[in-house]
Amino acid sequence: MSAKDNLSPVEKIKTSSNGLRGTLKESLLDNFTGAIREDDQNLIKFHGMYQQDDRDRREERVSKKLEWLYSFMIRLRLPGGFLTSEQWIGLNEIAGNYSTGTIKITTRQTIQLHGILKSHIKPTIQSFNLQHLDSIAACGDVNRNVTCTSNPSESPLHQEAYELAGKISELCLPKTKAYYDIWIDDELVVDRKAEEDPLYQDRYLPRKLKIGIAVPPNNDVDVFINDIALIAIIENDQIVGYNIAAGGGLGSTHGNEATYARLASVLGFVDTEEKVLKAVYEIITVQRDFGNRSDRKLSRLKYTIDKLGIEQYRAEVEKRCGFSFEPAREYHFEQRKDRYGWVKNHEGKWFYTIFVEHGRVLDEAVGSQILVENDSVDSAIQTDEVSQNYYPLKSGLLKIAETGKANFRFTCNQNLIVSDVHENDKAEIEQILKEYGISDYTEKASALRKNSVACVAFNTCSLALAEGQRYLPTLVTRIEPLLEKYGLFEEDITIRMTGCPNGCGRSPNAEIGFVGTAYGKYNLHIGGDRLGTRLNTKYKDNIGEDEILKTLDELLGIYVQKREAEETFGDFSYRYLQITK
Ligand code: SRM
Ligand code: SF4
Repeated sequence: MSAKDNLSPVEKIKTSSNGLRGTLKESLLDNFTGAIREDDQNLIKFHGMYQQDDRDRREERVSKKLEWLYSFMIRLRLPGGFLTSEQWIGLNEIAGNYSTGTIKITTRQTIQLHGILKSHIKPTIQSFNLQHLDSIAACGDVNRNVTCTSNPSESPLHQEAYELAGKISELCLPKTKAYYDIWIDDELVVDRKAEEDPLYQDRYLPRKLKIGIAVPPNNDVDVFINDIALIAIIENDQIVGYNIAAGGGLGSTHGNEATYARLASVLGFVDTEEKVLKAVYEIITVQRDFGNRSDRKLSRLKYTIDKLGIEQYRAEVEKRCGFSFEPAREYHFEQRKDRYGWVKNHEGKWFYTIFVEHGRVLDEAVGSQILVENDSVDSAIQTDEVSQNYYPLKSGLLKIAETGKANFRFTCNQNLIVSDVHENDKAEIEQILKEYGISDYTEKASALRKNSVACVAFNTCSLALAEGQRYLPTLVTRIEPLLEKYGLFEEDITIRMTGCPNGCGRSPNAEIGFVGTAYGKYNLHIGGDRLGTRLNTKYKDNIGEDEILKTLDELLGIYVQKREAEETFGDFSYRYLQITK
């Protein structure tokens, strides 16, 4: 059978979608169900949305003979992760009107809203449009949100890299106007000729594609996990070009040995912006033409590169570019974490990085830092079990936005930077941060907590096997006493959790990584480095909380006894794994 005959069903859906329109308009009009048609569920991703259901309520719905409680998640396209205060106010209102109300900062520096009913999708998108915001290509088999180092102290180089993120995002947008046609009700005459898409054609990519830009010494974007990784090369305080790497991706499937997490391989250096854009474009066309379209589990760029071999892959890209990569240049990463608190940039403007635990912006009773006595994961996510300390983060951020004296930037560590504050306005913003408990929360959180990332998982992610963001805060609370015991409370150990092996919270390149296997059970991975340049290794299979704590107690104990000077937990455990295997 030829590869063409063996195409995955999604390939047919794309090519016959009439420019990603499918039957989405008809699906929206169907009042008998909160869901959309099956094929449209694939297409709606290209418009930045996912159909989901409330997994906490499945049993209840079934017992009442009702269909699952369907709703939609909408993800914004925000290259480099930036909103003005006016846009934040708009977002806050849209979240309140149409979604669960929680504003979720993702691991790719953008915003998601959950729980949007089918009938509310159009008003939501239209409201975003009024704020000059869109969700085009935030999901689907296309280039996703382009990430970029957000550390404000990196300016003005940061600004240049941020602008490049915007240009790449534009370059890689699908040409179809379906988004405006379906969601905005633009009076568009559908001109398929004008929608011809030389990059994506009518088949789009075999799979999602991700691009990240890092400005050393900071690797806060975790650049090597991207399909295309750009590392700014800085000489004499100027960006003189970029090292380009390709083939990163963290997802795998339990029990499928052919799937694996992989960090991007460096192809080489290019100097001008024109060449960077050309190289990015042609890396994508090679993936479009050579990527696996039969098995979606093996269709990411990483598998294409490993199938062709890096030399052949690079040669094909260079042939299409019409130039060769130069040898990669030297650079140096020093950190991956966010710089919490106030930082002043080269223009004298102030930036305050707020710790937002797992990117969840809401007003809530905070329990995450309080030790919960009961041992089960279930109990950890019940709000009545936790302290009733009220933490009005969302209200505080709205208040800041209402001053009009700050912008909002997002980090790939799921945090938020109140940014571009003038010296004269700093005291006012500081007062709000204090009044709403925001600076206090940020300052008091332990180093481990501030280096924690978790994916969404339950209750909305259809692929979750275990909890993510609803459980890691409690687990961290239970690990903190171990850190106290070993004098490691101030140690910046990266800890990450994902509810399945897809790696959305980037657990495969954490120093301590948890990968969900079943409800309440995780694989424990150790040995990733602090800077995000080495993946971790599975150490324990399918363990629950008691064993997690016992294992970490042992490992941390050995670490304090046997570590070399300045050795991080990740480097120590990597060495430990080599010795003990
Ligand atoms: Fe992800 C699928 C959430 C970053 C690898 N991811 C999903 C879906 C859409 C589940 C689905 O397909 O039905 C999740 C929706 C959950 C929900 O209810 O919101 C989801 N991914 C997320 C977010 C929101 C996690 C978070 O808590 O922040 C992140 C959104 C990023 C964004 O703004 O675009 C998110 N996902 C990532 C990352 C990390 C990154 O890119 O820095 C990865 C690992 C890197 C990579 O791509 O390999 C990641 N997500 C995946 C995969 C595995 C893909 C693979 O080819 O291996 C899936 C499953 C899939 O695509 O079939 C997935
Ligand atoms: Fe869902 Fe798995 Fe991604 Fe977590 S890692 S959000 S459980 S797909």
